[in-house]
Amino acid sequence: MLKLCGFAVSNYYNKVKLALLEKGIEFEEELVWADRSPELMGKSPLGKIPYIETDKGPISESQVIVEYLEDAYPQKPLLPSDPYEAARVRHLIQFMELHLELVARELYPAAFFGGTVSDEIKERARKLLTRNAKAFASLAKFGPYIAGNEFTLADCAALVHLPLVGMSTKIIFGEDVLGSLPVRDYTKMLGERPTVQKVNADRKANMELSAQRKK
Ligand SMILES: N[C@@H](CCC(=O)N[C@@H](CS)C(=O)NCC(=O)O)C(=O)O
Repeated sequence: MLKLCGFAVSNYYNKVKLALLEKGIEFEEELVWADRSPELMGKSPLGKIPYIETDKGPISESQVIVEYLEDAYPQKPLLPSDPYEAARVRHLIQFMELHLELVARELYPAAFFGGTVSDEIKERARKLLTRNAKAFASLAKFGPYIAGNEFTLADCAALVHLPLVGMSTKIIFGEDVLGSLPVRDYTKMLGERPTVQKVNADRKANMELSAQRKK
């Protein structure tokens, strides 16, 4: 059976997990911490999670994984059949990951993990995020889903990334760079889905486990 490996605090792990649940694919989970162990590096070359185990071998990088799932399990698609519409969904995902999440990630050590981040990094992130959030506002539909009126892979990404971008910027800058967007209503609406409830409950449990592990 297909195996999802990693830990449930990770936004990228939960992006893949939500796609698996929404598509109704049978899978099991294996708890793997990002500990740079030789075993992990053998499955995921940068030692990053998530990765999946298939009967042909491992696959890492969340976007590659969800695209694989679309190809291998086409029964319940999470990409539109129209190529242009599918490109629009992929664009939203790439935009959120490259221009919002990866930029905001620089702030996470200070925002969430009790670490520090230099003023120079903060300033650079603030400038980029201000510009990128404006551009994102022109792309995101919230209609009610992020790409329009259908739940797609872009929602699997938006649900896990947007709240972190909002929270980290609110904590570090005192202002949520996505504050003008209806992210809260959107996550609340998605929170009514049983699949999202499972992802959230498992994330909470894994947060507690992760905190105990650090003691
Ligand atoms: N581009 C990767 C990002 C995955 C990622 O950054 N995972 C984090 C956990 S949220 C990780 O494994 N970090 C450990 C490390 O970088 O060593 C993906 O889409 O899967």
